[in-house]
Amino acid sequence: MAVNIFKKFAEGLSKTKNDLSGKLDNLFKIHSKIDDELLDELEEILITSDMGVESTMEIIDKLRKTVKDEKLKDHQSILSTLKKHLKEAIMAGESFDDSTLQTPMIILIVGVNGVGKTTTIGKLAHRYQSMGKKVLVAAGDTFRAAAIDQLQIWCERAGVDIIANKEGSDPAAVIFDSIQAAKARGTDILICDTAGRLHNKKNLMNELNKIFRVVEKEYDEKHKQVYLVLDATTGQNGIIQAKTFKEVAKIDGIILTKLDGTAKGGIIIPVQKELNVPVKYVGLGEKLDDLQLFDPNNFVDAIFE
Ligand SMILES: Nc1nc2c(ncn2[C@@H]2O[C@H](COP(=O)(O)OP(=O)(O)O)[C@@H](O)[C@H]2O)c(=O)[nH]1
Ligand SMILES: [Mg+2]
Repeated sequence: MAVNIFKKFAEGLSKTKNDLSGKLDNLFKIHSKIDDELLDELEEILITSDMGVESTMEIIDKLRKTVKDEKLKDHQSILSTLKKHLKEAIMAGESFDDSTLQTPMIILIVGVNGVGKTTTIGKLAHRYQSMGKKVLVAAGDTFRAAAIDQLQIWCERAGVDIIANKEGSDPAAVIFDSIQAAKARGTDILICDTAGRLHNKKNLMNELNKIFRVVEKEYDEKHKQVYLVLDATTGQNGIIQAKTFKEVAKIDGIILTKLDGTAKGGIIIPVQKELNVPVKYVGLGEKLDDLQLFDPNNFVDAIFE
């Protein structure tokens, strides 16, 4: 199992890994000595993989100190120390294990259009179902008929039930109906899709608040999670989106999708650090089982394999 999960990370992050290892090989070829110049260039490499200026500077400062204190002399020990510091930097958040999720649980999936919400719901439904949970999905994105159809297809794939109404119907009403159905059926986990139209903050706030009010009547804090989906390929832009969502809702976790589609997987570090919200899951491809619990060890090992 553990080997399998690492393999998923390694495959999903291969673009980032290839990019980094090419640059590191080059760096170590040019700078055989461990000196300030090498560390400066290493800093630049990490920044270009989207690890964020602030985070990278902290990590490199730490590395510089370790190089001095422990008199590191070779490339291999630089690399292993860097990995250690990176893991520590990411570990700062608590580790998350969804096998202990409180049930009944409602999970609201929010995020702008195209980031991968619907796809992620299919993957999450499959994941929880495989863990033996009874799952129900709510088609809360009612703005386009295609969105409902797409969710329906994912639910068929995952083998879970879906509650949907027609295009244009009130999202909060769909969520209300889904909650009633979940209670009647003894559902463990109800996962709700939402529309991601981010025309303006006020609009978003109104729509989400209507849904939150319905949810809050039935579920307390312990039985409710709001996950924000961010597309890793959008880099810094994703962080800006997240800040807007944070202003209108309490976000419990981030799901970072499409890591397989970018060479800049380092974005996960500023995402956690700047938003101060833990990354709970990562999307590593388009198949049902391409969603993994975020694991800092696997992540760092996979990008510096
Ligand atoms: N490569 C890759 N593509 C993804 C991933 N997650 C979602 N996608 C793709 O992103 C596109 C938008 O996804 P969708 O779920 O419709 O986004 P939504 O508008 O937020 O609901 C689709 O083509 C998905 O197949 C992922 O982890 N990796
Ligand atoms: Mg969608």
